[in-house]
Amino acid sequence: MLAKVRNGRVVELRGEPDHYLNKGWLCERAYAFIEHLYHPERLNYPLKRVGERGEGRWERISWDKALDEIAEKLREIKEKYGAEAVATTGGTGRGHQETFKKRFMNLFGSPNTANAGQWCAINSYLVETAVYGFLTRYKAGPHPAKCIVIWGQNPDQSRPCEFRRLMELKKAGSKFIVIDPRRSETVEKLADRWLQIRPGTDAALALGWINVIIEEELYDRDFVEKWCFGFERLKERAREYPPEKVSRITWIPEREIVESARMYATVKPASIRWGLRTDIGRNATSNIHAKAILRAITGNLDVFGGDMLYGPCEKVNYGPPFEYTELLPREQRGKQLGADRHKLWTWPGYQLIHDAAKAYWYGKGCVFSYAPACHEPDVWRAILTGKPYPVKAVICGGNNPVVDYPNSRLVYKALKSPNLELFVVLEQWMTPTAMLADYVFPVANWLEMPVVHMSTLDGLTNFVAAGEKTVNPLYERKPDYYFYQGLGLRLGQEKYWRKTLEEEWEYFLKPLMEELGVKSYEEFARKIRWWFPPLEEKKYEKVNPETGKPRGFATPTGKVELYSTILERLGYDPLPHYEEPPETPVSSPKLAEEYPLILITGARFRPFHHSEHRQLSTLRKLWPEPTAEIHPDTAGRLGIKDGEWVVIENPRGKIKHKAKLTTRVHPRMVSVQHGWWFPEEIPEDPVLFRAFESNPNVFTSDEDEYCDPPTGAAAFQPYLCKVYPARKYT
Ligand SMILES: Nc1nc2c(c(=O)[nH]1)N[C@H]1C(S)=C(S)[C@@H](COP(=O)(O)OP(=O)(O)OC[C@H]3O[C@@H](n4cnc5c(=O)[nH]c(N)nc54)[C@H](O)[C@@H]3O)O[C@H]1N2
Ligand SMILES: Nc1nc2c(c(=O)[nH]1)N[C@H]1C(S)=C(S)[C@@H](COP(=O)(O)OP(=O)(O)OC[C@H]3O[C@@H](n4cnc5c(=O)[nH]c(N)nc54)[C@H](O)[C@@H]3O)O[C@H]1N2
Ligand SMILES: [Mo]
Repeated sequence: MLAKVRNGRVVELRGEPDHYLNKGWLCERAYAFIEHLYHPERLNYPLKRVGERGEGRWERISWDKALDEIAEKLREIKEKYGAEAVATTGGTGRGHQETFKKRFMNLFGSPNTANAGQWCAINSYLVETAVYGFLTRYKAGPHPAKCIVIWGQNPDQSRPCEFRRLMELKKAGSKFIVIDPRRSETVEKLADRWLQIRPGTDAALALGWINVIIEEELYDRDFVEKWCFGFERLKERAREYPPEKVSRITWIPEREIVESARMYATVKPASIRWGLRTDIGRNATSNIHAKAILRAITGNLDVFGGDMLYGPCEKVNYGPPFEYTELLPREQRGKQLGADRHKLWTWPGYQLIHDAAKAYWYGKGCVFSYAPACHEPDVWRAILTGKPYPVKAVICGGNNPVVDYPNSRLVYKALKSPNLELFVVLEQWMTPTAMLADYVFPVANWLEMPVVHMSTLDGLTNFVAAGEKTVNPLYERKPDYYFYQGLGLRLGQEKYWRKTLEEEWEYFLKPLMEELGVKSYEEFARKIRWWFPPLEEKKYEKVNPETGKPRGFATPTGKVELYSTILERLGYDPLPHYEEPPETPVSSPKLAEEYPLILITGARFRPFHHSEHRQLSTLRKLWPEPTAEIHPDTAGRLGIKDGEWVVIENPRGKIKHKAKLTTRVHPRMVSVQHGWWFPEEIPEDPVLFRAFESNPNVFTSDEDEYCDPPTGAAAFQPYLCKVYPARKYT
């Protein structure tokens, strides 16, 4: 993005015409950032609570005084209960904070960093790294994909810049398979084949594809023989998923399963994209693992136009050394909440994956700040029950857990609990979560700070991008960095923090700056702006000069582990399998009598990003109210009219949305939005901006039974529900 500044004010935002991805195009949310910067409701000063939690009585306090008081309290809690009694929460990694939050916590000695990565992309990162040594992403190189599988993703709404590139591929003749229970915009605009899957059954479909590809010998024999581990055992497992059985599970006609499997296996090169919906719920690890296997056995792994294994960026100082991961004492790692049950997401799994990947990737290994982390639902239980030990302080940075974490009522209850001695929120706005805080810190937005962005998630690669600070932070806002640094300096971490965020970025970018002959961060941000490492395919074939052998893959066996020795060592199924999720018409037929519809929550919609920006009128007028998609036949049967308020009810709770009658959804399905709260409403507890009225996380579950065992990923679908007009709301 380009920003124009006149007399110290940002007056215009534009897309960067030379940019490799957006080529000058921006979505409506990007343009709204001027409004975001100067909005009268932005938080401008640190606040300290004076009344009860949630009462909304605050006094202004300085950054220094607030940091002094918080540091003192954290020291006291650490002495009395141990460092593990302090936990942090995080969301979709807004800005730079996850890295510095992790550094602070490692040095403080607590393993209890919770974050949204547990049900969003980081599972893919961990499972794929366990299976073939890193995460994969589509990269065209000289040969664009001829076939692209979009699986549980709707990039038309969730990644509009990338979607524009996908449309170009479509025009150039690439074929698209879209797997989605809804006839999404992506289905309408791109799909050559649409598989309308029953929510939550993706692992069965993936195993069905593997079955067809093996039985019909459509796999890449050469690659499998040379580079894969455990093919015979996979073959046996895949036999359990013949197309007719998979059809019964997924509701996809048998012929479509077989034909789409053939298409993916034979139209080359082919790519399977990352999509949120296969990263969550009971089968998350199996979904990801099965997709990884498909890439490998069809010879689409690490080839141009397929899914490239790109590895960490060699030229920046980031990851574990930047975050001092090794300094978290072993004894503390062992105390991580959830490490006893969800071993892949926590230290035990991370350690195995990191050890296997480290030497291979120039000493870097697992670089992502989100993992290892604690099992998020355990934080709230530890606050409320003191088990397995008490959690006494929570620092929430860049997320809104009262709205967007699963089981949000439990989150609320824990945050209100007198057992919790300290709750700090770093925010740009007063939110339902921030309303419950003891201290709220006003955080700058990206226009007010120097930005370095490294994305391993958004379909790009190990690239680096940097932007200058556009204007100085307004009022007393600061970048998140100064909160963690400020605490660190007060708690004996002086050795590990630099003076400014710019200095941190200079260290971060040092190897690259040296290579490019750039002297300062500002110069990098102005002249270089973004940098891609050279692209190389089939890295596994390259001979390692030290051993004289091909490099292979960064796994314990050096091969693609179709049969995962890491999952096996952790005590999980080493091969993918399908398990019926706990709340479906199949697993809970009795419940389905009262709650007959299948519910999915949170399918993305423009212009909103999660619970953000309901305050921005330019965006709010594009989508003023929460909307539930219901099939017209179903609505007719239930006496529901288009545009009227309806109640969506589940055994755990009920919410209100406006009905949108559409054939986009299956007659047996309802789709509701997430992230809704109403900044124009009463802030004080118990209203909390009506945070529980239209928020589907009042009925998403975070109980172990609903979570994926290896990763602990909770589910945002599928659930059972009933729907009725709101006039019958009691
Ligand atoms: N039911 C249901 N729930 C879901 C989902 C779903 O599909 N269905 N999706 C889930 C997924 S995938 C995710 S990733 C999570 C996302 O959940 P969260 O990441 O918690 O997203 P938000 O609720 O938008 O909260 C982000 C907060 O960070 C603030 N913020 C923005 N930028 C900054 C910054 O630079 N610094 C700081 N300190 N704060 C900042 C914003 O004002 C906002 O209040 O939601 C999950 N929740
Ligand atoms: N506008 C907007 N864009 C966003 C975000 C946002 O909040 N708003 N959030 C960002 C974040 S953090 C994330 S994680 C991504 C997520 O974005 P995506 O990966 O695109 O995921 P969703 O839009 O949540 O769901 C995609 C599709 O999956 C379908 N689906 C639902 N259940 C299932 C299922 O069981 N199986 C399959 N195969 N499909 C299913 C839905 O119908 C939907 O059309 O979006 C990012 N981009
Ligand atoms: Mo996400």
